[in-house]
Amino acid sequence: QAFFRPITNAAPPSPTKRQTKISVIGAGNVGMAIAQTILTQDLTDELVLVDNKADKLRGEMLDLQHAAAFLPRTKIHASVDYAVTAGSDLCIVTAGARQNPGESRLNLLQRNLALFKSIVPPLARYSPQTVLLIVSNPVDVLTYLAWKLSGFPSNRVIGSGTNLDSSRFRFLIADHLDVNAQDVQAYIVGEHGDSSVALWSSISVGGVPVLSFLEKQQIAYEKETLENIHKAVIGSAYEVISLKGYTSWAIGYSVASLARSIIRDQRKIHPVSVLAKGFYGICDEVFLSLPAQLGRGGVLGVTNVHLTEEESQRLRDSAKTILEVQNQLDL
Ligand code: 6V0
Repeated sequence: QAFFRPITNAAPPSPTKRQTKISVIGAGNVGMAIAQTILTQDLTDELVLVDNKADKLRGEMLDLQHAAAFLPRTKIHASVDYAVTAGSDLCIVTAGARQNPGESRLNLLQRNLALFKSIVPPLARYSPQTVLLIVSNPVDVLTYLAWKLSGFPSNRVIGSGTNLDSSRFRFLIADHLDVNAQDVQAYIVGEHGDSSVALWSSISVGGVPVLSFLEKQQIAYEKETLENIHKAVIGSAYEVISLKGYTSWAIGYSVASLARSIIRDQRKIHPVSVLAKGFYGICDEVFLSLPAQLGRGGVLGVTNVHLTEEESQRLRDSAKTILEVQNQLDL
């Protein structure tokens, strides 16, 4: 006997809502932090995990499934076979090789290229309409590779880029001014890494442009203090890694915020890695972070932020740094 007796003479069921599906590739520290934030924030009907370590993968899947009594209802699957990702609306790639002691960044990148060749084509084949969101590092170059390997239009290939750096930036400014980080509008653009660019000229708190406010009030502000805040942002990943071995919670929340904007068509603006050719005087095919509007189709557009001459120059230098690495790769 069935547990529930079906209702008879009821109206026919309403057409079922299309189910959403998110796949996370790489069930390591970062992939699992993203997966658990997506679950607690009720962002999808189906969540899929893929990793090449079958036992760890099954362990992670079971551990999340055992929280079902405390979470919104979400189907959780996991497999080493990419067929499980079929029909995904969003595929988030966090798989990455770890740097071996003494290994150069370029060698690591070459190994990650080989890894991406085994990940991106099957994702694209099983979910030809998906949006690809790349998190693995170096994120800008790997997003470019994912674009090339998928054959997707560039609006459906995004790197998590400086979304996390910008959140760290907002936290540090908020801390400095003793305000809420959610009231701080501030962007870091360019490379996710050492050549990132802080857009000081467009920082505002509660709608008040910070630099021009300080100048008008003739409040002396130390350029050095500002530069130190940016330096702290650049150093913060290194600091967390040296203390706990990896970063996970902030990148988890940061990527979940991107997933929400894409899956729920929020049309929010995030600094993420997009094909930058044609914007702000950048002429090369590089991916780097610009304030981009995200929705169901992926990248909907790039905001035309006013940059000072110095900021534009730094952005073009950042593009050059990425291009140099890209040009050394054996595609
Ligand atoms: P991790 O804990 O080593 O996890 C990596 C996972 O990838 C492991 O579970 C591996 O088994 C898996 N993996 C390796 N090869 C494959 C493969 N061929 N197919 C499927 N899975 C595979 O690393 P962690 O989770 O800490 O970091 C993952 C990546 O995210 C690294 O490249 C980091 O540098 C990068 N980050 C990017 C950030 C950003 O802001 N863009 C922030 C933090 C980390």
